[in-house]
Amino acid sequence: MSNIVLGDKEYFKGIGQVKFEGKESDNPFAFKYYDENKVVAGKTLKEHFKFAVAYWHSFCGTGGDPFGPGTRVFPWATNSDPYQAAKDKMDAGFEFITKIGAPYFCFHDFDLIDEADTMAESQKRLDFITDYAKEKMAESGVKLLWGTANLFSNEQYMNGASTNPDFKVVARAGAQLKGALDATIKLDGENYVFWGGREGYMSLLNTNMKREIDHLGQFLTMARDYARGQGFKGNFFIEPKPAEPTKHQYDFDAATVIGFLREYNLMDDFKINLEVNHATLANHTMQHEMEVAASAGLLGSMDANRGDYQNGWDTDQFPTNLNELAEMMMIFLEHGGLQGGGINFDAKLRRNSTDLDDLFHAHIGGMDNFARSLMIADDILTKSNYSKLKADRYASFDSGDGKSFEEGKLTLEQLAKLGDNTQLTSGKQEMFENIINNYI
Ligand code: XLS
Ligand code: NI
Ligand code: NI
Repeated sequence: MSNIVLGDKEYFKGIGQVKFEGKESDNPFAFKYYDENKVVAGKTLKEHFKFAVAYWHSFCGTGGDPFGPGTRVFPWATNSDPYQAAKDKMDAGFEFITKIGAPYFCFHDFDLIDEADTMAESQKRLDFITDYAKEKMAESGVKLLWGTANLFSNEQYMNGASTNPDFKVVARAGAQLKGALDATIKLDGENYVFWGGREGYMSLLNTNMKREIDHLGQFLTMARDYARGQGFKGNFFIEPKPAEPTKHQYDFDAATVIGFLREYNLMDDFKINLEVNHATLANHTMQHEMEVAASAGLLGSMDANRGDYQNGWDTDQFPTNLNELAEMMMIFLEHGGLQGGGINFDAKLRRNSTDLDDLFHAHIGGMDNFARSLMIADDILTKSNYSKLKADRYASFDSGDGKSFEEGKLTLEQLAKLGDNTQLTSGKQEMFENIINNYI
């Protein structure tokens, strides 16, 4: 590739390193709350969050929707040579990630470089761009939170990737998976994600669900065995989502994924990557999903975004709701944070946000809102009587017959002997709600 030049161009002109200036600052290009070195609950904010920029939304997505094309003009997307175009995009990407001060990024294989017409050429492109990524990462110190394979865009996957009824497509997905695992390992990725966008069905009439889910279990087992064999020490994450693009996705929500992992003996290697908007699409709150995952020891990572109460799809907006975030961060702190993962902004600008600097405002807001919410949550947990009030509701299980029940030492006959009408005890919901708002 002798005609390829190394990037020395500045794409986000006039915007320097985004710094923490405190909440009195009116500089829109400064953090008001995210001081990466500030210690909260024993760790710096940088360590707590491990913020990551999502390559696909930030550097690939130009804002197209089913009703119209993209609206953003990317100055790095001008070269018709796919190799040079990928390098330009990576220069722009690393310029942004460095200026915003995110320690990590995340990618799908073909976010980095366009997929080609043949698998062999695609793999060659991936080898090329991951060589370049290695240089950019070494030079900037930016690390890879997770990699993944895009096993949903290519039309070959219209009936599923690993759950396709045709083995030839499953094998093709396997070839792509291997390439994405190799790329992730080559770039010292700390984790690897599976989001099964096409692993589900459009109609049960033409679907053998049991067989398809068995195939998914087989596919993930092969991925685990291969990557471990290559020395990969990180976590595998499954990212649940109930639907979209399929009518029903097999990784519906955290509880479904936990059942799946148990069934296919994957509990030791896999954890869960939760996404806020996926939780709400499943008719759960993110707090619910976090509790479910954390209770099973599987709260691995988070895709940060938010939905829209009036829309029933994955709008992937940047997080702004402090109430929701504060409740999420309480669960985060109560369970000791994330296991191996971080906070990846799987969020996109609105179609009518067309300036290059909009990407900065979006991430600054997201990072500030997480930082502020973590501090609110820490205050609630350490300064208010919230934890005690919650624990007190269960005090009757701490000793005596309640404790015996919890320890499995009572028979139903013994329980029945103790049972009679008793006085009502208030759940105090409104008082709990007030505590949250008092600390925001
Ligand atoms: C789509 C998913 C996707 C995954 C990675 O809804 O959120 O972006 O995070 O494949
Ligand atoms: Ni996601
Ligand atoms: Ni999503």
